[in-house]
Amino acid sequence: NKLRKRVSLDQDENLPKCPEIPPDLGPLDIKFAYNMSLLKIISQNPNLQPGGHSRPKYCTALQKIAIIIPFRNRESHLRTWLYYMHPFLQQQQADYGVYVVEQTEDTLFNRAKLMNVGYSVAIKDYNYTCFIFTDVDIIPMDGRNLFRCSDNPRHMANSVDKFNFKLPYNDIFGGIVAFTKEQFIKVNGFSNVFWGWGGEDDELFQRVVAMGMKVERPDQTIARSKMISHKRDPGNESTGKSFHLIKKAHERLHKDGLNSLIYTIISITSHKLYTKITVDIGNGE
Ligand code: UDH
Ligand code: NGS
Repeated sequence: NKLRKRVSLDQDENLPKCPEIPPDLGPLDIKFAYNMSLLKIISQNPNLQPGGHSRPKYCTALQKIAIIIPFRNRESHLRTWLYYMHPFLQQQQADYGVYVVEQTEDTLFNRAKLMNVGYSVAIKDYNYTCFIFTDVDIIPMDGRNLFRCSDNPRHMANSVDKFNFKLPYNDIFGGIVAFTKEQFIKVNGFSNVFWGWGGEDDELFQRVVAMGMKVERPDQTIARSKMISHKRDPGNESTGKSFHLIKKAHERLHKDGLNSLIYTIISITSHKLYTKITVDIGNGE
């Protein structure tokens, strides 16, 4: 159903603006112990609109947020993400939609290109102002970690349990990043040429710097997050080509990214909890 309707949520224009800091946010108890059922998650989120959209009832949100998740063969991680993140985002009074971008071919995974596809589809859906690109396996442990955009691109996975809640290196830009529409266009999105594991996030960091922006990060205590531990996925091996590509980021960014993105949509489906974009992004040859 490529002709699926765009998001149309009726909005009362007379509602007051939502507060900068939503009320009643604090630490969350995150456990990955049980297998979540989709039906249970659906019944726990009665206010969602088809395609995994929601907006606050009694105020107008300050940003319109598209959440983009690169995906292949991680169903149980996705259920966990949906279970925790829908209530998290609604508690933050977010006006948001969730886009799961699935690579259809079983050739090498390309996380960055899937992010670009997610952006390109979401931007046609609704007047989103903020794009949060997140892995499916990281869950914030505190509601005060606002999933929002800022004056500069933000790195939000700066305090992950796997790294002992510290940055493993200064320029790390993996896991979760947030860009306004303008910021993402300015860097021409992600590179499309990172096939297999590693480096696409470091390359995006270099794009941000090359375009004269800084990376912002939330407070490391509030940003504490849990990662679901897992083995390296088959089809996501490292090719060892990343370092060479990262060095040339400032040159390539003008010709490799949103302005050179080629893909074939297989389907766009509105599920109750998310919009699933299945896409053929080629195989890098
Ligand atoms: N992803 C998929 N399917 C895949 C590969 C990646 O959905 O087959 C997505 C998913 O959203 C994931 C993200 O891409 O969270 C990043 O994937 P990754 O494998 O690069 O990320 P992560 O850092 O794992 O989670 C790296 C390998 C860890 C091996 C550790 C062994 N102890
Ligand atoms: C670096 C990778 C990044 C990755 C980071 C953390 O080495 O893409 O490790 O990875 N850079 C290159 O490969 C050039 S993690 O430990 O989370 O799997 O994000």
